[in-house]
Amino acid sequence: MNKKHFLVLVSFVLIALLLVACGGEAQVETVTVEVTRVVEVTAAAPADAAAPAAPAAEGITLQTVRERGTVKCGGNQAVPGFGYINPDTNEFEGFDIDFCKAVAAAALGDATAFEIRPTTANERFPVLQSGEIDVLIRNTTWTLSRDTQLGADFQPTTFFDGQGMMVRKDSGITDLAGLAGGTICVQSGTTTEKNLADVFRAQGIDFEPVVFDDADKTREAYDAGQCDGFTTDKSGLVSQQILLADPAAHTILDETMSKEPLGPLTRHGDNNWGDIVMWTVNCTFQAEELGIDSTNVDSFLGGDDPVVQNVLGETGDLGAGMGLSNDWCYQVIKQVGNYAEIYARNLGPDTPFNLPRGLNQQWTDGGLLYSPPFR
Ligand SMILES: N[C@@H](CCC(=O)N[C@@H](CS)C(=O)NCC(=O)O)C(=O)O
Repeated sequence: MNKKHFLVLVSFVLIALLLVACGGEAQVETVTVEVTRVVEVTAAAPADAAAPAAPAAEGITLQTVRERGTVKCGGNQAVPGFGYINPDTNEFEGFDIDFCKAVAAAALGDATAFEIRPTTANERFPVLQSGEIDVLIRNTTWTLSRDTQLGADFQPTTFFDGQGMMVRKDSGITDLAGLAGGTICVQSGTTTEKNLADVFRAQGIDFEPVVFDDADKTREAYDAGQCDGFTTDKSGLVSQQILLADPAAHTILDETMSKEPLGPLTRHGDNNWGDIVMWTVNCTFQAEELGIDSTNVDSFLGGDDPVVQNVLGETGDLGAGMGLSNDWCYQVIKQVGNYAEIYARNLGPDTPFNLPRGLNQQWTDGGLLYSPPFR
């Protein structure tokens, strides 16, 4: 044995930036938490060598999740299709909720071992920072300032979106310029609020924002005729449209005002947990690319394709590097499904939304979904 064991003192400082405004501007308080852990590591083997994997430096979040027995996700309860409470079952459902289930399947082997803490736009970052949740999965746009100033790490984008504008069909408005001099309902604490101001200023269009702090109030005000336009992510508009008194009386303009890459966030400083969420998302992409889904995954077991064997944990040690069992991705596929299944279940042709995949297709089909290799 040429393994040398030695102790490494790992200290890291989590700077928790508790913010009131989720847009990333209002810095209220700085909390410093110092965590000291002793980790045993095996003497370094050359990268990619066929040496046994070094044990994962299991992060604090994974330990907490294991002790608690559930993954706590910050979510949404106001956006049908993405995060909402099904009135028939009283259960949280949606595209974002399924990714929370996927993390629970990967981390605990049980997709039902999750809890949702619903959050408004304004409170979502503070609850991640304070440790009240383990991961935020709530139609949240990856921006530079959020990534670098909020103590958060963005994981792979699960839904590539853009900001849109809804108007009444009978208004005759067909483009943003048609809203000149009008009022626009918008939610505070969002990228939406800022993009609206920037895009309209750039195009020299005068408007009056009417601002609310949650989705229901914003939609209700628009529905009641308080605003000429209603703006948020296009996915959010499609979702809110079904809640309007007469959905067919409204239309979403063709123009896209911004890039809104939506995906999960973990706390900055816990790379192990960040890896788990990152590779859980990648697992759903990779499974779709390989044609593996919840209904056929068992038929792939025992095959001889090395990539499939790695994905399903039959060979290699890919789970161990994250402190997980090697069948973590199998559990995600079996219990929750691949990306296409998650998309179809929540947003596909059999739902009220029937959203085309657009940019959210595999890279092999001209989209942006691309998992790095499972190797
Ligand atoms: N993607 C944008 C907007 C996300 C957002 O918060 N959208 C609103 C409008 S659909 C929402 O989800 N509101 C739900 C709520 O506040 O309960 C962001 O990250 O700022």
